[in-house]
Amino acid sequence: MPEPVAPPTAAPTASGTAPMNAPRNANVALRLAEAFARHGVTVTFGQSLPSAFHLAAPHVGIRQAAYRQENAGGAMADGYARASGRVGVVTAQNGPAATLLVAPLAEALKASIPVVALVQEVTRDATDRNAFQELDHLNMFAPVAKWVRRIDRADRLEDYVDMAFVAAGSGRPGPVVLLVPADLLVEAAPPPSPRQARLGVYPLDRVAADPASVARAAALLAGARYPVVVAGGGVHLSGAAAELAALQQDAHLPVATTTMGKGVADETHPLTMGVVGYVMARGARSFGMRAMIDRADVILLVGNRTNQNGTDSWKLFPREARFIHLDIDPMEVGRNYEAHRLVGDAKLTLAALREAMLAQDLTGRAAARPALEAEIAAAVGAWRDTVASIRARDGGPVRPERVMAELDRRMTPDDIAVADASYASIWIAGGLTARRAGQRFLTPRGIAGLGWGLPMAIGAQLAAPDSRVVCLCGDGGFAHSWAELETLRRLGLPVTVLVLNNGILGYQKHAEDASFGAHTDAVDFAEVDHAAIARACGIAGVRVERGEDVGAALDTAFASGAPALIDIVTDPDAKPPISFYARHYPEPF
Ligand SMILES: Cc1ncc(C[n+]2csc(CCOP(=O)(O)OP(=O)(O)O)c2C)c(N)n1
Ligand SMILES: [Mg+2]
Repeated sequence: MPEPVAPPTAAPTASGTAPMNAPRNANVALRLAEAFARHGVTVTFGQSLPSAFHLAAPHVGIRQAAYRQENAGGAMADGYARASGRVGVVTAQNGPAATLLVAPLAEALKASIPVVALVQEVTRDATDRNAFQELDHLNMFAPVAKWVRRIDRADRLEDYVDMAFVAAGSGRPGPVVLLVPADLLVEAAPPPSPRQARLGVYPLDRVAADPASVARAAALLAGARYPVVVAGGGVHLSGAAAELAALQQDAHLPVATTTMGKGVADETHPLTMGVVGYVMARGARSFGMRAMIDRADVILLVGNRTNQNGTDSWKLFPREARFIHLDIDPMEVGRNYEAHRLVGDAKLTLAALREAMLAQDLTGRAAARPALEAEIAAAVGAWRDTVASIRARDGGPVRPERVMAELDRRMTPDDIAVADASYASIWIAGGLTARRAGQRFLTPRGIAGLGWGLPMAIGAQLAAPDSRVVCLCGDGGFAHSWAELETLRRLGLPVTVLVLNNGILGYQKHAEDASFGAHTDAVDFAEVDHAAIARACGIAGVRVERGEDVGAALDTAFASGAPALIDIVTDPDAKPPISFYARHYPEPF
């Protein structure tokens, strides 16, 4: 269908058509790019639009990492933000491109990830006239963003850009949307702004909880017989892993995490329990630690939104337990468990809580420590025995547990593991070891959408060029983002992609079988050669069909310093230790 308007590089202005020329004739787009640069933005995830912005941006040191599809572009900005501690930026055209940002912004909203989405609007003179690809973006983005505004005046540009970065990175971080009419961008530039603040980092403002409340929490914890800490992804967002580690160590507290919180505690520390929640059936590292939670009398929740998976459908914690809940978002504190309230930044407040704990009598805690460490060590030892034969299984089809064992053996504390939704998130949560407090394991647990893995890994690798990034995807989820293999190659990022090719929508099939005793005919795929897809994009691709070949394939990929894909033919009956499955499938799964 012919397009009824001029192509975007010659965006019509309110007064007619005027091809933009960003660098020579300073325009609003250049001022916009300057404002982004002031906030420390050096890369945006885009696909040319808004063209005036992307043509101007390189002149102020901002490069465009071009995505193939907007869903993925949003996930790249999300992965970049998670791995960098900076606000991620994604850009898109109005209309169909903008609609495709809804899903990644929804993930960022639920996972509290700061992202600025810069979205082009139709020209102001065409608004509400059924302009080509015109949509009500303000209403479309409202439920998936913290803040949405359209910039209508050049002289307010920097006010709005600064508000956008403040909204994204302050309080509970999240995605925001800035809508910019195409014609505004090519207007003559307003005078440079006197604004100088750099607002592109998060958390932007750190505020500690009320000291009196902290002191009361310390007394509660010190007086508890069986305290447990359950830390969520908010601890990563706050950069509070070191403060949590100090509290754990000095107050002798056992620390568990949610899936999004994985890595906030060092899992080689004798008081770290690992990931708890809906993945605690036999075969899980934390299976033998259920008693520690069952008997808990005081539970400290930190950066933890007490969601369904993190609480095993709100059945995990004992009814009689008392809760202390620390979060930056007052609405999360006490949402599901009435709690002693600590509203504030995790880093500052955990440091204050440790100080307050040191003022308490901790002899009881110190005395309890050896038994706690022994209990955790015994549970981990029992887990190793349970899964030893699966994690070492040769032949094919390959067990995902073998893949995790081979990968874990090669992981260093600075490596970043990224997973797609579905089983991949659970395999990395349970099968890899966090080797330092603060190590990153990125999982799309906001809305757990398929297809986030590869683009989040691309964003993470751009954010952390010196870290090794490994991406684990199921074959169903990977199909949502095959196209970005070309992006991976074009950007020259040495991400290693592992596809667990079980030929099915595994979680879907197994959950349907467990719930209904039957599954629909959507769950089985025709055979796909993912290694060939990679090679078609110029990426080294190999297929692995036997457990004993996984390690060598990983070594080759890691040594290459280039993007690589390993298509691993995995056992379609392999299931991670989801508690819900325990009643339906023989354990371990
Ligand atoms: C965008 C999206 N569509 C559908 C789902 C529902 N869903 C959850 S897990 C799953 C199966 C995924 O299969 P695959 O990626 O192959 O991983 P496996 O479970 O087989 O390891 C589906 C369809 C989802 N989470 N996100
Ligand atoms: Mg699959």
